[in-house]
Amino acid sequence: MIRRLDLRGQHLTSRDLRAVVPRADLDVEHALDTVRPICERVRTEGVPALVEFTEKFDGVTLDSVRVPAAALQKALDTLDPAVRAGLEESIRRARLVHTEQRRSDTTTQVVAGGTVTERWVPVDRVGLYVPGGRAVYPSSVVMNVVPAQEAGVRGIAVTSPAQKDNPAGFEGLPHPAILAACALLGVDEVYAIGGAQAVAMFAYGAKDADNTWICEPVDLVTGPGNIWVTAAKRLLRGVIGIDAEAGPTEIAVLADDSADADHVASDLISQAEHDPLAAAVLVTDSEELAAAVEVRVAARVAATRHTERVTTSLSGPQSAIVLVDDVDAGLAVVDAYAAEHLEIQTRNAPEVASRVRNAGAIFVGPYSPVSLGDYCAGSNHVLPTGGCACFSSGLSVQSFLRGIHVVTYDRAALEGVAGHVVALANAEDLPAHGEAVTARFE
Ligand code: HSO
Ligand code: ZN
Repeated sequence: MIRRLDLRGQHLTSRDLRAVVPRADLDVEHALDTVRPICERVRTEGVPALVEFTEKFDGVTLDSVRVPAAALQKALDTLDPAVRAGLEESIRRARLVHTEQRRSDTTTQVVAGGTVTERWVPVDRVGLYVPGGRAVYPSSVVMNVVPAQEAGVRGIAVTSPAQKDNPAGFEGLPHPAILAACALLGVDEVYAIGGAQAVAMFAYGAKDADNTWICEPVDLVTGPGNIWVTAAKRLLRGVIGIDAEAGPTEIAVLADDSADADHVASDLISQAEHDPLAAAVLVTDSEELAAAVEVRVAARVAATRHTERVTTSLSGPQSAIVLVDDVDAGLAVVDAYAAEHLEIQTRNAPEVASRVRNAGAIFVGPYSPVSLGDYCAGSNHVLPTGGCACFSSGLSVQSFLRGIHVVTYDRAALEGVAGHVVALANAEDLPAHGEAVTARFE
């Protein structure tokens, strides 16, 4: 089911490795052509366009684009107590971790009488996208909202697609578990819009026929979504800030012969379960482990709930068992792959993990599976995919902050550096820059 890629004895450089690691190519550019007119119609027409697209793409006739407060409360009141307890624990742990991410302002005394302060200021208003297609993700409400709240963002809006098959009493709304998660977190601005049109709604805002704002524009949109959401984020970046372009979920496992084959198999399947395009990659120096994982994958895939989706994911070109000479060679492969989630299931796992350079999140040792991080580790599960972990990080308090430099020099401090400013300004043929300094001492 899952192909093998044998890199043993090849001594590839990291550049070469980047070209050979399994990777699906996601054609976001192509999707841009589809989402452009959708975003344009939301910009010019507002709410009527949102209603029309929701009917067309989600098959739902909306009573209201915004979820009424009573529906949020009802969703919380009727939430399964076990799910409520799980969400509460997830929120509690995420808060513990994200509170610690808050940065304090720093002031540097550059010279006597001259300081630069870096002031961290939260974004005013954010739009958080919570997917609701193949699966619904109340856990993603937690992972988006908690860092935004901990950063001190005042305006937090959540959107998630209206569901066709909602239980009675929740018609025309996002999934009730998502509404309940919003209610638990104290978020009362929730919309029943999904897809590219949701990103456009956040970017441009949306007014109804009476010209009143139903949703005001936001400064930043975060959260994962399908290819249409990703394309809209790419298109509207600049109008709004975005966190990252999220692609299908990925798991890489670096394992040696000490790993438990059944645990590795279950972890690979856990992420393959998200999407037929999800990627599952095992990197190992043990042929015995590879063979044992193949056996356990086959057994588990046959018995799991989403057999077809998992089979497509595992047998796709984006998934593989990569055989390497040793753990060091495996580290080079996982660095080249830059997985969204990387598990280290080797001897001395913490030491091996400390040498990883590229990953969205690292799960260390036999008792830290990715699905723990998906829900209840305290870490964030909105993470860079598609190799973007080489240059970006997962969602955090930092994603919602801007660092503003505050420059305060007195007369003597400015006079002391005036000559340097003038010389540099003249070198750039911008003499008025220098004159703005010297004018103060004439
Ligand atoms: N593994 C997904 C997050 C998730 N899993 C939500 C279950 N629910 C992307 O990190
Ligand atoms: Zn997951």
